Amino acid sequence: MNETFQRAVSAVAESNLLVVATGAGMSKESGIPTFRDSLDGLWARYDPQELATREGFRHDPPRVWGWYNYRRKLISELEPHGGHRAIARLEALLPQVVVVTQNIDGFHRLAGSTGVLELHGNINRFKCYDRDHPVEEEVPLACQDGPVEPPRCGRCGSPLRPDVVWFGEMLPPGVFEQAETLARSCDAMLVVGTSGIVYPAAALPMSARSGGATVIEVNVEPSEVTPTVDVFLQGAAGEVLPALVAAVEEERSRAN
Ligand code: BV8
Repeated sequence: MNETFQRAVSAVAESNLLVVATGAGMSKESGIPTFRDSLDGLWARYDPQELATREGFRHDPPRVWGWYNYRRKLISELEPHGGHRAIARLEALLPQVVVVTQNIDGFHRLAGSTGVLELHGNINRFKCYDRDHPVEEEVPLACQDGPVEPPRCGRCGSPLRPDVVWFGEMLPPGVFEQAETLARSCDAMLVVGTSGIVYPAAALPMSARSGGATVIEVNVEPSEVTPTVDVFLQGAAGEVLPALVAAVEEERSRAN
């Protein structure tokens, strides 16, 4: 086992509080394109800077609702991979594990993680555009692709929207503050599959470092975060995480 990997294993195995901060790269091996994929990536095909905004929705509700419907349909046909399950496994091995994700696919919970903070919301939760009225009933997937007229709020008639955080919107009250407190007080942070471009999520690894944590990044290539981490494990989340968690399990069973 090389020294870099061993350093990561020891930091995770000895942690009392581990924070796992994940981005779109975490779900890439499940088949969900990241925002930076050049070919079929969401960022390339539909500029989220334009569509994932209040202005974008107001300008063309069917186009934005149709984009989320396309993404929801894709996610509904896919599932978490071994990397998600490895992170969930850590909860049985360590005193406290919290996942702080930028992803809206719900895959960490689906894989069995129970301590999950969704910084940017969830694509399968809805509210109305004008008053943020929550939507209790099921919102069926529209079968057609392309623009789709959004359903209306049962209480005020406003168009529905996904309960996600759009660019220019504040994160849900308290969620980022909670994530920031966890980052500052954790012993180790795993940063997985994020380019480290979108704020305030991108500030969390620095918060962890300033709180004295060992920060470990798992990514197929260096990111904006890499210069600030203690350990960079180059590789795919679906390969590196299962190997890392197996080594952590081995180290903890030897220690007990
Ligand atoms: C905010 C939900 C306060 C929706 C998302 C002007 C006005 C207002 C704000 C701003 C502004 N200018 C800048 C800002 C701040 C802005 C921001 O950061 N912009 C960026 C573009 C500079 N942030 C905001 O607006 C935030 N709110 O600041 O509120 C405020 C409010 C008003 C006025 C002032 C301030 C809200 C941001 C949240 C936006 N919503 N998602 C939806 O999904 O539709 S963001 C979305 O994009 C994701 O959630 C994620 O956060 C981001 C994509 O980043 P990543 O997840 O990192 O993915 P990416 O594709 O970039 O990278 C993938 C990585 O994985 C790569 O490194 C790759 O190498 C790696 N990888 C690939 N395969 C694998 C892998 N790694 C491991 N294994 C693999 N197999």
